[in-house]
Amino acid sequence: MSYQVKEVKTKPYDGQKPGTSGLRKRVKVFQQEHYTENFVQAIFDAVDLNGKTIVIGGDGRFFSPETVQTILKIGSANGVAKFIVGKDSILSTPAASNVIRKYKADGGILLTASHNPGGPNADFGIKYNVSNGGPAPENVTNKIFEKTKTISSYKVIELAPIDLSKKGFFTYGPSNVEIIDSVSDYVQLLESIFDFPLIKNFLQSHADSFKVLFDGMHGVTGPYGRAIFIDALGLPETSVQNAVPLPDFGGGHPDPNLTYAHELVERVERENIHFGAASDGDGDRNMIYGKGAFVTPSDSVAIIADWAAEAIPYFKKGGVKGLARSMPTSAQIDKVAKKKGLECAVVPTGWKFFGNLMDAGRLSICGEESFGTGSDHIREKDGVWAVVAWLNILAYANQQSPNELIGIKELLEKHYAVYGRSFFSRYDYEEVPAVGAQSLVDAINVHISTGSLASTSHVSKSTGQKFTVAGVTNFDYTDPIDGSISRNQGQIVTFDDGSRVVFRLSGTGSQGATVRMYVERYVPASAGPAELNKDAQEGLKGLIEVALQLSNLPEFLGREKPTVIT
Ligand code: VG1
Ligand code: CO
Repeated sequence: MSYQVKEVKTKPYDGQKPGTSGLRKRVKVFQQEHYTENFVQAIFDAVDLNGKTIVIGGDGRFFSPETVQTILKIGSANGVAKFIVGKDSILSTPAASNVIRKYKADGGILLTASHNPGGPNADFGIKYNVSNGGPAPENVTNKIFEKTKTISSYKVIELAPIDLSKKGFFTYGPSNVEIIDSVSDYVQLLESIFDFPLIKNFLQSHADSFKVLFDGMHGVTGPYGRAIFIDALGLPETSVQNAVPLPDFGGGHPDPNLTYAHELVERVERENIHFGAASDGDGDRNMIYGKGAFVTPSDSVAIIADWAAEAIPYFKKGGVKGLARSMPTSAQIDKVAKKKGLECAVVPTGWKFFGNLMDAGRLSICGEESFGTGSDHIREKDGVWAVVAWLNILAYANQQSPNELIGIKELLEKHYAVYGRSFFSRYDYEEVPAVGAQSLVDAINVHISTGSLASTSHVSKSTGQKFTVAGVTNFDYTDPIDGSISRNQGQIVTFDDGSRVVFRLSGTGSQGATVRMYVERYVPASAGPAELNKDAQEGLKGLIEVALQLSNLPEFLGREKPTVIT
């Protein structure tokens, strides 16, 4: 049977450049005539998917169901042989990565703007992933962007929409469509990685002394969390909250940090919960928070790397091949790598930069300071994986030391006592005027080219600490596998005591500019517990003051205070 392929005339839209993780804009922007169609067609123009299989999933945010139908229309007209679609258009980002790999698909289109708010007046996003299950590398996203600039028409086959709420096999014109359960493949994957019996046993024998609370933040992970924490690990119903995915995330900001996950933080403190965790809209981020103990993502990945080969079956069997972090992430994991004799790569911000190292068998565990932690089990960061990794490690640590209860706080303190501690914090200045942000970047570039900051000393008024600048550089990266070069990935000011401050423009915002300032100060184990176990903001106070002073950030951005501190 032949189907009529219709060619629809269109004109290019400006600014369809994928950022750190896909194209993210306001829903209203995507709803403009031909806007979404243009970008989808540009994907098919940039990547030949004729006769191929692609996965479609996402976090279920507002405008997702419509966009799935758009992809079916345009994809079938461009020759896609098979679409594998998550039921109700839902597949968390890590689950989609797994489905692409497991079903040997050729790529995937993920409908998400991750931790950005959703709803008719908030954000939508489209991201293309390649056949290894990871985000498309820059050469692919650049090609898609080039196609959006010259597009003059797109192809469609117009048929009745597919009912996304029914699992099974269907056809859409010449293409096959399989609608799959969103959760089960992912649960099987985690069961093959972690020691579920050990965790279950620990949780059951400590039902009163070790309470758990998982917060889905009305993002995509609710059903995944339920299947794992309640069905598989036997925790009570009360151990998950906000577990129903909503198209607008209940009006909240589905970003698991101390600011936006305050509901979790408050309950953990009020109800003496030992283990709290949350994940973001699309399920690739995580926060670990126990009573009185917040785990920075930089520490989290270091601790997982430290225990993995001993405690987690996947790594016990396959070994830990290498570690990595994004550049702004603290060097805590570097200390673990050094002790274990492992390579620790430092890549630009964005998960796509880890993929090549994983495919080459050089990387097992990695993380970003932005609440992203993961491993080579898939090619995306994985929020629920990180939460279960922590439970697995805690269950194991307690099995090893049956006479004390090791919680999050104890595990952190033990870690600092061995490796010392890199105090770390990030200041975000969201939606500032783009001109101010650019002036800040330009001013630091002047310091880089003239060396005008080098060797200057800066004293913090409140703590009296003195910081002397060792150097200022721009971070450029050459991929060790394919040799591709990514320039200007952040400006780094280092001090002669090893502290550093990084300035970087966000690539995921949908409006104005967002400036991030990352601060890090290392304290060796010999400093002793009083120094090591301080509150992070206290440990960093002097450095933060100096960073703001020497960069003139508040003047450039017209902001006294950051929007979010993590
Ligand atoms: C931010 C984070 C980065 C992360 C990216 C996508 O990017 O800093 O580490 O990889 O979001 O995360 P940027 O360019 O805004 O700093 V997700 O959970 O939004 O897919
Ligand atoms: Co995300």
